[in-house]
Amino acid sequence: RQGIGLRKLGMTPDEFQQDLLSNLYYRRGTTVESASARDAYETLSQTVRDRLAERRARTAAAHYASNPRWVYYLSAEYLLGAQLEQNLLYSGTGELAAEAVKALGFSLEDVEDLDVEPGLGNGGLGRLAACLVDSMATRDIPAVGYGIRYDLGIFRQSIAEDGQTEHPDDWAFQGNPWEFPAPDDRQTVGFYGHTEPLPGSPARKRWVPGEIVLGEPSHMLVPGFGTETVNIIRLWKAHASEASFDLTSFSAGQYAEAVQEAVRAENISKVLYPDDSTELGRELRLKQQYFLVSCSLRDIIRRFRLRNEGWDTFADKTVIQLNDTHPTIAIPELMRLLVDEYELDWDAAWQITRKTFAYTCHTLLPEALETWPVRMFEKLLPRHLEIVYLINMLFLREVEARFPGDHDRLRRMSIIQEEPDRRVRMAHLAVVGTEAVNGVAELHSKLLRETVLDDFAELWPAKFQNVTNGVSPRRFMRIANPRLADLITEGLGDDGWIRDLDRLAELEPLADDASFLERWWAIKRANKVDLAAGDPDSLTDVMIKRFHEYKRQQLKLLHVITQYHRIREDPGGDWVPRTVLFAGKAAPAYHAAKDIIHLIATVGARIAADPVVSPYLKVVFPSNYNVSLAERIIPAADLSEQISLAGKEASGTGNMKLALNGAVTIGTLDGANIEIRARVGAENFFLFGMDAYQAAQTRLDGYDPRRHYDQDAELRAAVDALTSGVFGDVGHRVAGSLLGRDEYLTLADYRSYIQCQDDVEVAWRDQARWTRMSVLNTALSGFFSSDRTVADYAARIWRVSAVPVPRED
Ligand code: 26V
Repeated sequence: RQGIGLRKLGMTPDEFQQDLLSNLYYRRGTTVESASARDAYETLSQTVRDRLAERRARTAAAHYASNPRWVYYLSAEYLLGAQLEQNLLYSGTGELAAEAVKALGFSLEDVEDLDVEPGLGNGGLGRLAACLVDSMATRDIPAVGYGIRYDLGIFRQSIAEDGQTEHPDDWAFQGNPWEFPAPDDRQTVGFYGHTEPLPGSPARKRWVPGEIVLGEPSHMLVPGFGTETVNIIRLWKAHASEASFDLTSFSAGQYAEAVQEAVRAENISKVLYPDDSTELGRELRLKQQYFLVSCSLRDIIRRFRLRNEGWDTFADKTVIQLNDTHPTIAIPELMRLLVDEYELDWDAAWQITRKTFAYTCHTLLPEALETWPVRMFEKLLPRHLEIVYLINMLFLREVEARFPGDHDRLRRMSIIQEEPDRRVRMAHLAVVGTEAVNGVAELHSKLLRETVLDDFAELWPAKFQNVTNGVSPRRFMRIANPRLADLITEGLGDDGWIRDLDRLAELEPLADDASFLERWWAIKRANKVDLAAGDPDSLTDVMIKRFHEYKRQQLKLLHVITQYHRIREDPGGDWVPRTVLFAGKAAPAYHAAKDIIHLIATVGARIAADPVVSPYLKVVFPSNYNVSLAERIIPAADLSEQISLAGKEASGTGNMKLALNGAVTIGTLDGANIEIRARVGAENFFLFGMDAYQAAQTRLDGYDPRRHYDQDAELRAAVDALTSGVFGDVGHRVAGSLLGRDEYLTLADYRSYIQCQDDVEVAWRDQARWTRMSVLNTALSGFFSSDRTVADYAARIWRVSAVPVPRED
């Protein structure tokens, strides 16, 4: 194949226009005269994609030539956000595109409005995966992200006075121009069935699955910013095998029966589970997890074997990062492939497996730690259960050797829970089968070692690490907040900060420059005008995140009601006007969280209808919080609410996005809030509430929410308002939960929170002081770039180095 090569795609306006027209005529099959906005969108996307595909080809060649160590990121979720604007930025074609679509009679905004974000995740964990793949490409790390191509992403939410309603998110209904199908790389996945002994080797078994499903991959491009690298994420879609069509039924005219089995197979990638707070234990979810793992591992091994290297180099060439426990069946699956299929002996396979995997834990909530009923696991994955038992037996032998006779320790650490029912503890499997385990913020990593995983940290202290989360400065600053990005670039003299976020610290002196502060303030105001959520001169107070009781949206609501009461009592008072913005989804089955949404909507409507209060207080709840909406809200925020009960939020990443965009945080000492405060300075952060140890102690002492209710008149008035009848049953339910168990100690932190909000208002009244705080939040938050997070993973966990991709000559 010598003597042929790709013609370089043109980057002049004329060349770009010609390529777009050729896509319009030859791929889209239409003409300039009849082109619709959708035609323009599709052809522009193709034209931009082609420019990245050319870089992708060069990346693949550079990777092949250097035979590097690879990072494989396994995640059940990716919240990538809209692709067009990102890819215009990363390919440097924004201006060419604007001109080219203008010639067709459309604006770039018209066209961007048609770009649908793939909502293939729930919240923080899925968005983190997207930020990390962005930063891996930006740092030239050879990496592939593996995931599931759900037909239906996270549900679309509508909000009315009666709360949240869910609608299906058929995100690819109109097609997805960003995706490359790769049917040749399809994989075959087995489920159910039984195992049979293999003569001659006791460790090996033959698994005879009872059901076969195909996994069809497609990939999306993941360009790096300011570099040539374009990595990919590979997403698997379930496809029925031909064998699952029942020809006998078909011939008998029973058409529905004939496809029943095939429909069941394809249901595996039909829908993302929208619950990120409790383990439901649904078999279909376990099937999804194994489907992802089986397809991805076979693909990883296929890529490894292209080189004909021996298995002894596999763990040197491969690191597989498990994004939480969702892909943890990869550990017994790799053992099964190595032992049963490639005939390695158990010990050699176990050495390879342990060295290959690393595990990131994203929670501290016991109810979010996955466990699977042994019976279900056994039925669906009979061979894997045998392997898990063997792993567990050998592991418990290790524990017994270190702590002889400590039976309670064996029971606590076992991968199999015995009481009250027999379950496979996925977090234990993940710790046992990996080389490194990390939490996602300093406090979280510490609490993992001291509480949930304390026995494991005692056994293997060196395994436990921290890698504090980060966010992409491209998406959450440059794309979301172009006005601020331009001012920063002007202030710093160049735009190198977008790849080197520590350089934001050079803004620090400008925090004392009155004219810079004026411009900073004006940009925040302009962003508020664009968002159009409320009066742009009011304090824009935002709480944007999934709804969960531990995150305490209910505490924010008590503050709103208290403010309402204060204004009603003194309508002539000198009140600080506030716009309180909530956004976020609740899991459809999480009734307590849905009640809180419902109540916020009800209270908000009541305030809007009150002519005395509404000039000073407005509650808004835009529906369907997703990455695109976050990109509009974050640049307009003055105050960032990070008010979870200390010890519950593993890290938070919205807190970082908001601080980087100059919102000042009001928060507890939880998750990454602690690190934000340490960096921006205590004087630029509004701290309140108990710390994690005080919260634990409060519980031990026998917490009684009634005591706070009885002793605090304003709190009593706020809670009584909920039961006064004007807010209906939902008010009673929420009040009942606060006065009953108040599991997340909302009432205990109420007074401290209210006082802190009063301090916020004092600071806000001094515009220069507030703006200075805002600038310093941005200037001192450079640490929270996901580029730094990826550098930490690369150095401490992956031990990989960059492979630069040469520019074309
Ligand atoms: C958990 C579960 C539990 C079983 C049912 C299905 C399911 C699906 C997703 C999850 C993930 C919950 C964990 C999560 O999203 N953690 C968040 O991770 C962020 C990134 O590290 C972090 O910033 C947030 O604090 C943490 O809550």
